[in-house]
Amino acid sequence: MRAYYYDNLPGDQRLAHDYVPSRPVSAEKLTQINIKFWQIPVEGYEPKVDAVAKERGYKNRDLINVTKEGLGDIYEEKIKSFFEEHMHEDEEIRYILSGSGFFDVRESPSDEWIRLAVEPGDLLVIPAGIYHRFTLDENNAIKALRLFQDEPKWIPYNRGPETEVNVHRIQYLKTVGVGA
Ligand code: KMT
Ligand code: NI
Repeated sequence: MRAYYYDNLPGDQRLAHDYVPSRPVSAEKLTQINIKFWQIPVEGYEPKVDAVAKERGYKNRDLINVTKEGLGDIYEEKIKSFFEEHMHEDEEIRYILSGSGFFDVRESPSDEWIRLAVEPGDLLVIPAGIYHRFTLDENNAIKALRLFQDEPKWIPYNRGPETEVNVHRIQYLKTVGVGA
């Protein structure tokens, strides 16, 4: 998984949007904003992903195939909503099985976007309360396991006045040492 600051230039969301020269983001920085990630080779991944899931209490999972064929009628709508800046009240956990894509996460307090270029074998935990979004890249395909602690509870709350006072948002900011 490569991590770098998003350049904020207008243009296709599926392009890399890497500054020239690139501004890489260190693993320490990701830890600071409470992004967790592991690399587990896809070949023979099951027992290893199971172990992480057990250790962290992820009891359920399903498979998402983000392609035109995989999503059918709701493809355009989904692509759009994945890329709206939002937060959840639970962790968003993804293990990439094939394809690639970009998760953008907001650094606080700078409010800069950090782009995470994910590839097969990446297991990523996006904490509750962090603002983020997702897009396919130019390969237009990603297949991922979605893991969750209990029932799927991944309502996206788009960023706005209400999310600013959401308890999970406030708790997140406390965890990363921002705000009260
Ligand atoms: C999400 O919640 O943004 C997604 O599930 C995106 C696809 S998972 C690679
Ligand atoms: Ni999300």
